[in-house]
Amino acid sequence: MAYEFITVHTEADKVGVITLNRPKQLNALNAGLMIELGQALKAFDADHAIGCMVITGSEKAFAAGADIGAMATYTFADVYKDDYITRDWETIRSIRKPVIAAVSGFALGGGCELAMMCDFIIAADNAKFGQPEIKLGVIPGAGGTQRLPRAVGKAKAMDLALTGRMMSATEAEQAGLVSRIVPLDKLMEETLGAALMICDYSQIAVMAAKESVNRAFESGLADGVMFERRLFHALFATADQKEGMDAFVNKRKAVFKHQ
Ligand code: DAK
Repeated sequence: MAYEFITVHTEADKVGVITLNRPKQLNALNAGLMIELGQALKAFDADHAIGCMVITGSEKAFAAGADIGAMATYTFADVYKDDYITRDWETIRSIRKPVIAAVSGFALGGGCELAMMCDFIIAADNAKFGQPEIKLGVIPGAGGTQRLPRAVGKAKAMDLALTGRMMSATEAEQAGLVSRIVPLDKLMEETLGAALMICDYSQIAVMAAKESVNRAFESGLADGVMFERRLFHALFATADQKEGMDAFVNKRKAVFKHQ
C-alpha cells in the first residue's frame, strides 16, 4: 500500500517498521498521517508473520506534536462535533501485538503522547520529551495529562504540563518514561534487536503479557492479579508452553510455533 505521510517496511519478515515521514514539519501529526499510521498498524497486527512493530521518526524529530497550522483556526463547534481526530488517535490502543517507540529528537505534545501509547520507548541520547500545549493556550489532548503522571509521577508531570519545558533523554529515563537510552547511531539496531527477541517468543504469551501489563492501568490490584492469574492458567493450553518448558528441562533452545 502506498502512503503519503509514513513509510513502512519489514525487518527479517517479522518486525513491522513504520517511519513517520514529514521531516520538513518535524513529523507534525496531521489527520492524514494518523489515518495512515492506524491503517499500517492494523495491517501489521493482522499479519500472522509479524510479531512486533516499531514506530520511529527522523533523527531530528520523532514528532513535534499535532499539526498546529491545521488546528489553528478550528472552533469549539468544529472539534466537538467532529470529535476532533479522536478516532484515528485511538487506533493504536486496539493493537494487540507489541509496539515499540524508537525516539530520537523531539517528542513533543501529541508526539510524546504517541510515544506513550506505545508499549515502551527506547530513546536515542538526543531525545527530548515534553507537553508544551500550555504555550499554545490549550492542554494535552491525547492522554498527556493521564499517561505522563502514570509514567513519571505527579510532580514531574505537573512540571512538564504547566511549564511546557522539555525533558532530556536522561531525565526521561530516570523518571521512568523510557526503558533505555542508546547512542543515536545505535537506535534502530537496539530497537530491532529488542523487537526480534520479542518475535521469537510465543506470540500468544507475548500478547497475553501486553494485555496483562496494560490491565494494571485499568483495574485495582486484586482484579488485575486475578486477570493475570487466569491468563497465566490459560497459557497452559498452548503448545508453546509445553515447548518452552520442555526446552528448558532438556537444555535446548525453544522453538515457538505460536500455537
Ligand atoms: N505543527 C506544525 N508544524 C510544526 C510543528 C507542529 N507541531 N512543529 C514544528 N513545525 C514546523 C515549523 O513550523 C517549521 O516549519 P517551516 O517554518 O520550516 O515551514 C518546521 O517544522 C521546523 O520547525 P522549527 O523551525 O521551529 O525548528 P526548530 O528546531 O527551531 O524548533 C521545535 C523545533 C520542535 C522546538 C519547534 O518547532 C516547536 O516548538 N514546535 C512546536 C511544538 C509544540 O508546540 N507541540 C505541541 C503541539 S499541540 C488530540 C491529539 C493530539 C493533540 C491534541 C488533541 N486529540 C486526540 C483530541 C496534540 C496537540 C499538540 O501536539
